[in-house]
Amino acid sequence: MATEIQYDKIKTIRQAPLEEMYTSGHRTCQGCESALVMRDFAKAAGPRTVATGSTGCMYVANTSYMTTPWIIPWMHTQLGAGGSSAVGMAAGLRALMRKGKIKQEKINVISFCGDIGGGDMGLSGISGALQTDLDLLIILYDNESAANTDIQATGLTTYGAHTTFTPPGKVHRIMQKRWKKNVAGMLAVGHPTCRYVATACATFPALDYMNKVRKALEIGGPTFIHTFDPCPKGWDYHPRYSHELGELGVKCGIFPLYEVIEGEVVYTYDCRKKGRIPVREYLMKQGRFAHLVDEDIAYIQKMVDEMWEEWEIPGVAPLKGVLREAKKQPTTV
Ligand SMILES: Cc1ncc(C[n+]2csc(CCOP(=O)(O)OP(=O)(O)O)c2C)c(N)n1
Ligand code: SF4
Ligand SMILES: [Mg+2]
Repeated sequence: MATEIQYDKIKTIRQAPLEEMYTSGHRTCQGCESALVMRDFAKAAGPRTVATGSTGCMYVANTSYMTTPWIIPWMHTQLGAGGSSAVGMAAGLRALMRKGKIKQEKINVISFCGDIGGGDMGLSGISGALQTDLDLLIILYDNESAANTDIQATGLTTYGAHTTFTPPGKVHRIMQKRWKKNVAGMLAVGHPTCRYVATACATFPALDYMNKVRKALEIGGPTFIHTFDPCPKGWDYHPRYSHELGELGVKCGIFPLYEVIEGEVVYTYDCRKKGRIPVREYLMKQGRFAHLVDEDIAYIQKMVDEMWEEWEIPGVAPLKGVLREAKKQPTTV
């Protein structure tokens, strides 16, 4: 039985805090879901929160020309330093409280990083942070590209996507040949000190992401959330479809939603029970996949089918079972 966590759950939209901790004053694109990931974590966490964020759209577009949307204290950190800056902040607050320099109280430490910042460059720092006993939450906001520097492919970009590093051409239609790195799964499986790992989408299911933030903060200790963020500029679609694309991505199973608490996996949207829509419905709404032909879509569908039907723990661990007993080696005299 999954452990029941007691926390201040937002049950209906009317219960969501009205107070904004991330407000106007930013210059993210219209329909930017990563901006919603910022707004909602700050809203869910409330005013006794400090944030640190690594370089990327959520730094540059949020703080251009002496403007800022942050109401809570926020600090910029280097591109790969999401984990280490969270450790520094949490350890610093703990030391100040221990020495009586500030009063003892719960102050949330939240660090956010993009898919290059956290999923590629800063992965070792996050791994280190998840091996501490500090209260910190790391949010990896994943728009599947280095968006801020003009949409380069990252280790988390979907197979086949057109990015400025992977333009389709006459010789090679598919330039992005890597399958998406499974960051949340690898962190959950490899970090026994990490108290909570979740994946989320800011808009689907409604309120789910904010509640996962609250749950992580309530559990305390090092925690990690990986969000799935449609990006109108990088994914090439009209900004009005951001919500729809997030929902389609979850419903086709390409981005599984789950939580891992004390070694137990709970699916937020269980594709095994609810069924999956074809990945084509998600892919073909985005310009970055316009060059794909039927065989490419069939390949992506096959990989997603395999994840849900053959992995021991779908979405989390790509293991397909236990090895057969090794054959006895002939002994040589
Ligand atoms: C060490 C280092 N290398 C390269 C850069 C240039 N740079 C700034 S933002 C960025 C892309 C970050 O991508 P991601 O972490 O996915 O965040 P996003 O821009 O997508 O929000 C890069 C490569 C940098 N700031 N620091
Ligand atoms: S490029 Fe994408 S992630 Fe960056 S501000 Fe625009 S919509 Fe948001
Ligand atoms: Mg990115």
